[in-house]
Amino acid sequence: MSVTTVPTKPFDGQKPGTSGLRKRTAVFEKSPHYTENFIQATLDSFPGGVQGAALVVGGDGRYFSVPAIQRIIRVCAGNGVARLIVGQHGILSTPAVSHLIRLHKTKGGILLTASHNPGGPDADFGIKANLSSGQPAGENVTNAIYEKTKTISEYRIVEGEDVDVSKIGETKFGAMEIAVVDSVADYLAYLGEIFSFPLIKEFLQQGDFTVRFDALHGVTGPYGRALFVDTFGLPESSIQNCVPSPTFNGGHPDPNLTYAKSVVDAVEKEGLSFGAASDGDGDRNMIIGKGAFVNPSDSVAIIADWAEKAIPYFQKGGVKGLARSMPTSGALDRVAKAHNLPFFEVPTGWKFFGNLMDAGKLSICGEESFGTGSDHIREKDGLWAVVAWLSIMAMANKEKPGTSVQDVLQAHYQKYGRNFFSRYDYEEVESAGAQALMDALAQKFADPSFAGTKLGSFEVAKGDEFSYTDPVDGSVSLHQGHMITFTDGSRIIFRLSGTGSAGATIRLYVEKYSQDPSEYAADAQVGLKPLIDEALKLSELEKYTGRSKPTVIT
Ligand code: VG1
Ligand code: CO
Repeated sequence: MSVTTVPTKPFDGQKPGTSGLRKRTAVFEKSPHYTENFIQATLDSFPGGVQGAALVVGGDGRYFSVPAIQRIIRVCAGNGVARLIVGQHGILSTPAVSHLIRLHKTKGGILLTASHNPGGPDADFGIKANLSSGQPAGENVTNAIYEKTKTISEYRIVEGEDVDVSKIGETKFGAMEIAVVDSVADYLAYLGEIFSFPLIKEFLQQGDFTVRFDALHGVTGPYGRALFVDTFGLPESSIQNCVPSPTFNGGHPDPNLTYAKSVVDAVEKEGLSFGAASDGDGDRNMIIGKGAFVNPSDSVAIIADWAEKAIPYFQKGGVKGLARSMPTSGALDRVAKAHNLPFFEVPTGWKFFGNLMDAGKLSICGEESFGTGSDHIREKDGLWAVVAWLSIMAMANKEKPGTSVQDVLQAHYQKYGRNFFSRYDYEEVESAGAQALMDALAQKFADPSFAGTKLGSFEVAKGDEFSYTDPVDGSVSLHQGHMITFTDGSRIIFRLSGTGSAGATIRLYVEKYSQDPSEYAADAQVGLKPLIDEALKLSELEKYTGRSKPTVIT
């Protein structure tokens, strides 16, 4: 088979966001050359090139995944890629891709996912590149990709029949080798090295601590089944929505209190001890207990606090450092201080943690957006977080039988105080209005008299825009969100989302710290109301967006 050069023209807006390029599916599917252009620009931007390289390819199995993989196979062959490792049926969770890249020491990977965004012909699709240590491409690479998409005039393919990705085994496409691999096996074996499966199995088999895992019809269905049913020996009722669907069964595969209500209801109605959910591509997690919602900012803090006690991976290797994204609450900061650990605050998006991990400075990190993970791979990892929590619950119950998720939460607050945290999302508002709101905030912050003013009972310490200098490679990331810090440590943050596919999404984050034990059991929304009201007033959000209510409250 010979290489064909296909003439093409640039498309507007092929700019990767917080986590890859996300657009309506039809844009990828129906615009001729659109997908190939982006893949060509991506391959051109891999540090060191892809000639003779191996790459991992897979995704969350959403609608258009397999046709996209066929296009990727042709462009990869046209660019001299030597070997592709493809998940069976195109299915690999985002953490599993990161793991396979590291396991097989490939040049990187291409992930087909729009994560927690809905899937289907009228919903979203996405493509993302990960590099050789398994981490999402950083801004130097994503900027290079974008620049290439603006001037692209041709791409290279090898023509040929579609490759059957439904059967595990080795095959060839022209000179390129293709290995179709089991989606679950390697990843699950790796989790088995990190955690003590026998210990968790023994704990769950006692039957007092009941669990339900909800894959929301996303990619983690087969992984969840392999873990809960096949490994821990639990009944079918320990999992739900575990058959992956190209449209996520028409749902929104986002594990939060709004979109994962089915598991929240199940835990409450059936009186289960523990519930968990993961997103479309398996990198997010939500943890709940009976009557207890574990805020993701608390979750990473609690995992970090227990790590060396409850998780073999950290018992062996220790914890080198902790990190969180900027909008994530300061609960983790307090654990870092108490354990005397290096601590980092990075911009939103997992790509900012990779360098710190590669440099041996970071072991456990998290984002408020239901992302938790460690340096076992270079992506956030939904099932890892779920098993981390099961390890903690097993250990806590060993120490004191009958310990609930709520008990673990309250014990943490008693020790560290509580960082109340909430996020309001205003999805798909009109872009111009959203930008005007952000600009107006920047203007307010620029006034030197803004510091010292009072918003209700809160006194402003400063208002500024977050920027970050990577301590490892010195790269600078600007414009990462507008933040007001108050003299009591409370914060209000406004950011524009970088993962939407249409319009703009405004995220408002609020945080308040309390050391008053009488408040620890309170509903976060009640305690944060005064701060939220001030944020809405200051930003004139309703005036700029026409929205009187957020789409999602976390
Ligand atoms: C959101 C979250 C961010 C997360 C990103 C990707 O980004 O806020 O914390 O890393 O999604 O998650 P944004 O720019 O929309 O706020 V996922 O599960 O899509 O890979
Ligand atoms: Co995701």
